[in-house]
Amino acid sequence: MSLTDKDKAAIKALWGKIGKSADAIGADALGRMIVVYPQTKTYFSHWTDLKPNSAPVKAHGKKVMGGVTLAVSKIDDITAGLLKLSELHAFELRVDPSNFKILAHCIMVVIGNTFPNDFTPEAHVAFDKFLSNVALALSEKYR
Ligand code: HNI
Repeated sequence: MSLTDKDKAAIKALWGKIGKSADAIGADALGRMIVVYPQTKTYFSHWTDLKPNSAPVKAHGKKVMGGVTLAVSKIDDITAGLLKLSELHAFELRVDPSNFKILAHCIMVVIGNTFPNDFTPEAHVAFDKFLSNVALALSEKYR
């Protein structure tokens, strides 16, 4: 599902308001993902502490949101923008791509929870579409 100009404008507007909190959003989303979907923990078994708000969860939340920020900046061609990250997840990390949707869902929950006023229905629908496109772009190299 490609993003319309209206979607892109809504995504950029939302990110303009919440992007500076990306690290905290990422930490919360990742902490929720490992609690609510414990099967995702298998990828992080090398971490010393897998509990929400632990140092590795926070550090990794920050990295993941760096990828989301990159996708916002490459919104006109997310597939090309995330190609290197897709290669990493497909060939080195071997993350099952179904997990991208799970994390996307957790990110949405956190944004809605943390920024209820900015997360209007219009922002919600546009950001949902955007994260679907991010998941699809990360899955590119699996095909
Ligand atoms: Ni993901 C590393 C971005 C979803 C498992 N991941 C990264 C890095 C970025 C990143 C950026 C750091 C790359 C580097 O060091 O060069 N990951 C993203 C994005 C999403 C995502 C944008 C989706 C929105 N990753 C997931 C999911 C899983 C996942 C859903 C597993 C459930 N990622 C990993 C693992 C690493 C990783 C594992 C390596 C981390 C480490 O500490 O070894």
